[in-house]
Amino acid sequence: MSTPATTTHVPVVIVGAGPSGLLLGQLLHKSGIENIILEQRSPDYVLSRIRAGVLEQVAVEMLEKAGAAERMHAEGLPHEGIELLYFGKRHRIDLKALTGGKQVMVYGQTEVTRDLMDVRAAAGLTTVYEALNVQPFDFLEGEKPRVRYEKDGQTHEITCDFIAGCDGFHGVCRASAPADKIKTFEKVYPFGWLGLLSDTPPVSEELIYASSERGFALCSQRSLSRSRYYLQVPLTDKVEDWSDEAFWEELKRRVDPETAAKLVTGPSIEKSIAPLRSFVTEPMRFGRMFLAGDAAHIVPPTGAKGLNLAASDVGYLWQGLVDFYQNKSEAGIDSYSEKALRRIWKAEHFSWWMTMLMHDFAEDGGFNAKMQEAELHYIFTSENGARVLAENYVGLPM
Ligand code: RFL
Ligand code: PHB
Repeated sequence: MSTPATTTHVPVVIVGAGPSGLLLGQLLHKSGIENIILEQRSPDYVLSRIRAGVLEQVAVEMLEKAGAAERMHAEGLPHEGIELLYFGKRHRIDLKALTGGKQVMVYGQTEVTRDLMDVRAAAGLTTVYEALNVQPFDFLEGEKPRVRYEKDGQTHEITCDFIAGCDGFHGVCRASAPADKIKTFEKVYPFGWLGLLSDTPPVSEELIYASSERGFALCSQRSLSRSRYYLQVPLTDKVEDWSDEAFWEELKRRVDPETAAKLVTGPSIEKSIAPLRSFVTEPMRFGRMFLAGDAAHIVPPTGAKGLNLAASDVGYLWQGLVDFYQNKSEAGIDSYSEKALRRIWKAEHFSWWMTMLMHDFAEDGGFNAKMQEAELHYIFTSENGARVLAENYVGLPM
């Protein structure tokens, strides 16, 4: 292996500048724990990924603690309810009334990421963008962790106390864990979501989750003038197959006539297809390397939980590292994996349940459709049934 051009020491090396990595970096900085972030892409590329739109209270509080909540509070849209559309009729789930006053915040992941990038830059903290071939080494028990990367054709090495793998589903950290120490659980769904972003006013004040015989649709939003819509599509579909016109026509067919009539259409700003997957890694700690966010788990987006789980993982990891550095205790880092996984599995269950409840599984001969009918009837007629959905949707306590 080539000799590194530079060798430095930083207590915590964070791999990945998505929401997990940026949030962890900021929280650690606030607690006086120095860190560096290594990101393989450019800032513009990171900001161009259109993803989550719904934040739980837990995520909102974490952004507040990171000092990155000002614009979210000014521009984000608090939502007190969602609507489920079934057999052409909309049913409101009153999140606030059913959960004793809780609500969610509609604020795009792009904006969260931008705010976190801004506070990091303002604090003068280092993020190395376009860091290539990032590789963690020697992180198992009894070893001294190091991370190597290449930048502008030179190899650099950082020695550290801990590595935080915040590098998403395709990252290098999980892939570097020893095969005999890692267990994964996975379910892949037989469809994807085609998403479209447009500068058009949202069709409805609240999000509409629509189950229809033509498949699932979601009417979401980013602001009062920007909408985000999704359609369930076969995995074989390609974005190029879907013109904007075809998208709008199909969406109109999947919602009720009143919603279809109100829909304002316009050119797409972004259009992409995401496969739906449930995935969990156990454990989330390998000696002195921790995994957080999508690096450790994936949920289908139906429950709006991915970014929120990333925030709670980071919350537990931050507490563990603060415990280590400030209180000289390993209790927090020792319990990180177990604590995080307990919350993750509940969100995995909710996301799987919402996915099974709202999508078309025509190929199963109609059994799932009957289960959906029974479950949705229960939710629409029993306050307890609706409360189970509401309590999970707004997010379980940490
Ligand atoms: P990210 O965002 O994937 O960031 C990981 C970062 O690591 C970098 N990276 C590397 N850097 C260095 N070296 C390497 N070898 C590297 N490999 C990767 C990547 O470039 C990237 O910058 O993971 P993170 O930070 O854990 O954040 C997770 C969230 O992005 C994700 O859970 C959510 O977007 C999921 N999600 C939703 N979550 C919600 O809470 N509410 C929602 O409403 C919601 N809607 C969604 C979603 C995800 C979607 N897609 C496309 C999967 C809607 C969709 C359509
Ligand atoms: C989004 O706005 O992107 C969004 C909202 C709710 C979901 C999934 C995605 O459940």
